[in-house]
Amino acid sequence: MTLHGTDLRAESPTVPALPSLKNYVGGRFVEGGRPFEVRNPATGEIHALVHEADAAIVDAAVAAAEAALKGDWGHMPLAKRRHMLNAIADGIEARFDDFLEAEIADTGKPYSLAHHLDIPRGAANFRVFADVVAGLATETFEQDTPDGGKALNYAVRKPLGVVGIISPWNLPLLLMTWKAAPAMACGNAVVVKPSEETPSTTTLLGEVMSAVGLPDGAFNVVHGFGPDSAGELLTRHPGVRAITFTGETRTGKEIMTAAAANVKALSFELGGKNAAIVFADADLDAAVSGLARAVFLNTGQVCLAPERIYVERPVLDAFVDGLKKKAEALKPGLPHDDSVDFGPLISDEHREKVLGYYQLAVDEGATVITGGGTPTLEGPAAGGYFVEPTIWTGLAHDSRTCREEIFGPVCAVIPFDTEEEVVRLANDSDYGLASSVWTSNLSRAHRVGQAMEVGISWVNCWFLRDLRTPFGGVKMSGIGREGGVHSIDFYSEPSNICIKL
Ligand code: NAD
Ligand code: 6OD
Repeated sequence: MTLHGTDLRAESPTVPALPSLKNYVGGRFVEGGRPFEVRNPATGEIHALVHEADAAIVDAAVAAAEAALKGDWGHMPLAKRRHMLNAIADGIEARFDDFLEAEIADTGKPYSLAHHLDIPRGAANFRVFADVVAGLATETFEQDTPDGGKALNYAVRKPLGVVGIISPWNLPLLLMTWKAAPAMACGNAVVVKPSEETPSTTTLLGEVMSAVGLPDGAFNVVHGFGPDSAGELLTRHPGVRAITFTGETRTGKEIMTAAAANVKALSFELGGKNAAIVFADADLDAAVSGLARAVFLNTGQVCLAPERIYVERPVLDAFVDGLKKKAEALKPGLPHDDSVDFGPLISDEHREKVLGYYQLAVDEGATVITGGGTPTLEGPAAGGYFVEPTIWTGLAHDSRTCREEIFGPVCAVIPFDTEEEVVRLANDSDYGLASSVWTSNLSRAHRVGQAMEVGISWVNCWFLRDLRTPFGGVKMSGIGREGGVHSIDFYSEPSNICIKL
């Protein structure tokens, strides 16, 4: 793997060389203030050092983005911009293994997962939005005027300007490019602040941008943390016209407050406490397999993962037995071990949080069906941030464990007796991101699927994505929709032209 930058530890002959990740501003990699460390969660070892962006670097990134909008990037014809987006996708694919290793080092996730999901979606996001932005319709209205004449109105889409992108650590390249690609497709210039836990693939994308000849300043990266660091500097910056954010609901509230000063446009993809529903008429094997994947994929660190599973009473025991077998078959360990299909949590801090919920569930009266602790691993993985996949029964629907987002490989299984009851229970949440309903009754599939108070309601599946569909949450799970033309609606503004004929 090659990552741009110098070795910050090169002066010490006793300390092994580490890649250092710089900020990418105006097409150049620039150093920042005091470097911070990034650990590989599978081993707990430091694998990179990162240059934190200070206010001067964030200012320079915004200025570079503004200059790009006035320069080559802002004047680039749509066909060439679309060609550029496809070239970026080609560039990611050409360095597939570098992206793969960078993502694995930051997240510790199994090789196969990053290989099949994270990196291909990073490239696909650019291809899809290169297509979506082609041939968009605009509105026209002919109107009668008071003097008996006519006027013609038509709207043109314009970019917002400089867009700040603040992204999380769970699917780093996937979720960052899910916003960068449509923002750039609409002609905006972007300043990205990746999670401090997972800065590597975003930095690498800077190298791809240079390699494909993207005009300087159209894509910028600033590294750092949230409060009092690059994240907050970006949200408060008067030159940034919009913030698109994926992360915790609590952080979304802070960003909303900071962004209010300049009335920035906001798009928020936030937390969830998603429900799955298994009716007795469902294909039970499919429901067990589908929901085992939903609960444990990426060690449960997927915003769409169900942490509450409501099961109709006649199939409760069979479902719990099946899910338990799936959980106990998962093998934790190092990413490059082919037999491993279960990675670590992102950090020691996050593991403490998840283990805190493991204890809380017991305090709230849970029966632990499986898991509830940390696995014993040997070798380098012994230093990793692993927890056991965990299933609970016996928790009350209104317990804290069943109301708060845990973001780990866990679920509470709760019985129900009627459709009306389960719809009420599933919707009784502060959040409303996604749901997954399992039934073989076609009418019920539509009825219950539509009754879910969420942005994305899956039936007999989970995390099946068509990137043209609206994506986002209701209630505390987010503001706005992205995906297909919905992304275009956020990342561009219609401007009406009225011509008196
Ligand atoms: P987080 O909110 O802690 O951090 C996300 C990003 O925000 C990071 O880059 C962080 O540095 C930055 N940040 C933190 N405080 C900030 C501040 N005050 N101002 C500006 N930036 C700030 O989230 P996380 O822990 O990285 O990710 C996990 C969370 O993300 C979970 O809650 C999960 O549900 C949510 N998530 C939601 C979706 C979705 O599509 N709805 C997708 C993925 C993750
Ligand atoms: O698939 C996507 O586009 C998307 N936004 C997924 C979100 C996953 C949350 O962790």
